[in-house]
Amino acid sequence: HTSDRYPDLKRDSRFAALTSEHVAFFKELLGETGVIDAVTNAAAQDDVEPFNGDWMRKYRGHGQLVLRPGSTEEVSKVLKYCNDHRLAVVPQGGNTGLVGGSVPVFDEVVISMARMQTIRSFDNVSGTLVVDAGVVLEAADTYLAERGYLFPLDLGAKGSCHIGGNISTNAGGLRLLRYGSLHGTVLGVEAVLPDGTVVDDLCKLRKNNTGYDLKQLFIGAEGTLGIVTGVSIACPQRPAAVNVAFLGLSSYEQALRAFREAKSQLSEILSAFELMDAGSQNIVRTVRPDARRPLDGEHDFYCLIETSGSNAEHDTAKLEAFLEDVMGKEIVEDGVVAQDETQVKALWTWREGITECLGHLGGVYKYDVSIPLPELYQLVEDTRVQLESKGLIGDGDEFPAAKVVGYGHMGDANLHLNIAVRRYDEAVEKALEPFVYEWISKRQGSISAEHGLGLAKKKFIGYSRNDTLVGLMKQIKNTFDPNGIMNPYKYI
Ligand code: FAD
Ligand code: 2HG
Ligand code: ZN
Repeated sequence: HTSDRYPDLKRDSRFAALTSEHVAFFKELLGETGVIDAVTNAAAQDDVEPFNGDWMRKYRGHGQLVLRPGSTEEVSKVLKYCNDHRLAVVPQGGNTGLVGGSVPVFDEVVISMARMQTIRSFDNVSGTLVVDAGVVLEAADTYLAERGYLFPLDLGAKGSCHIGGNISTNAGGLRLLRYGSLHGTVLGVEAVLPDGTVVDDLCKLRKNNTGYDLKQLFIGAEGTLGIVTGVSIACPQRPAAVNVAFLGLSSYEQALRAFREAKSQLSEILSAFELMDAGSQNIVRTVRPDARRPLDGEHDFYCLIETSGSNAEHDTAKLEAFLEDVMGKEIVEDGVVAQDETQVKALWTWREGITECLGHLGGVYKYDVSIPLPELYQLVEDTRVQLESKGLIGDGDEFPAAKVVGYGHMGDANLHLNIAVRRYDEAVEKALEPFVYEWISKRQGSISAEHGLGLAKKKFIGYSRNDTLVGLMKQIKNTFDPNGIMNPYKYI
């Protein structure tokens, strides 16, 4: 049958429908606590529903069975059974993904990694951490903090997302500028293929050039090749001093100049450079009226700069000198430096809180894109004009779209274009797609910088990857998953 929500998609008839016999096998294997079963017990559908809907409440599937394996061996037995019986599956971590990749489309079996939460080992000389895939990012970072180390990835969803989910989306986050991408920091991956084979590449070495680096394929695979069950990762020393400055600027051009100055003046201690436009900050103000604003005046753009170093006095002096310099040169209109850890956290909430606050208007169309820096913000302005020209955006309830805002990881040339809408509307979607993707493709940008493709961008991979590359991806997919049971209907 065709999905009611996604009329272009049809359930793949190669996949079997779940039966009580399948469920009995899983209960025998995982025990009652390892299975949430609405196949044989309709009353359990309410318990399954949270696994069917995504964080944005935009995508919803029709899954009836959630499996919660507690070990790599159980994942292996579950997948082998699913593969032998042609049962399609969707791996799920913290379910915070923003492209609809972590929930079923039809009746795929959800394999939740939430029970695999063991920190397996930590070497306090090299900083190598080995964890189960289901460890929550914040829990890993807290564990590391107690030992003087830091997880080299940080993002707004840290309280819920799993490290396995971070690896599977190749999440970028707030400090990629400093600590680099997971493709560099991940040292090893343990994963299970659909036929049950355990791929043990849980290397703990920084250097290992022995043949193809196959673990890289799982980083960003979005659950289409196998299930990541374990990860080893190189963690840096936790910086003794973290400082944050919040700047108000009059234009995007001035933000570019400020970034240039930050790189040259703060160089080795610069750990984040984030951009926010006035629209994104106004939304946070509206949703959180009691939060103390970092700056009193109104500015068209704001930047958050973070430094991380080993000497608080030195770093503070550097950041304050930087602020004085850019204000003297009239690059920055106003700025403030956090005076203590509470203020550091408070300033970050004005950046990290945008995603959650945006959702309060109704719905959001999200475009997570990379664009060469000189033109990065132009996309926001051109998108606004595009919606205005079609009469789809305005202040009254009669307009489906309310706001077009842009913010993101300017230090990595990664823009988050968000269109907050009062309701999801086909006319808005048609005005945005493929408009946004064509705009990016013309500038050799990427249509997916850090969130992945999932279901949201399934049709648009061709705007950033040519036919040869997509062809090779399909061959890899067929080698790992010849029956196509891993996260079907999504990007490949
Ligand atoms: P899920 O959402 O559960 O899954 C994501 C994908 O990975 C799905 O395709 C799923 O099938 C697959 N998957 C999950 N676990 C496994 C596994 N063990 N093996 C195989 N496949 C698996 N992203 C950024 O890059 N940078 C940010 O700054 C950022 N900030 C965010 C802020 C907020 C408030 C939110 C809600 C999201 C943000 N994200 C960000 C999106 C980001 O993709 C996720 O937060 C995170 O990486 C996903 O982890 P998860 O455990 O929730 O994965
Ligand atoms: C961020 O950087 C996340 O805050 C989410 O990647 C971006 O909501 C978004 O578009
Ligand atoms: Zn981001």
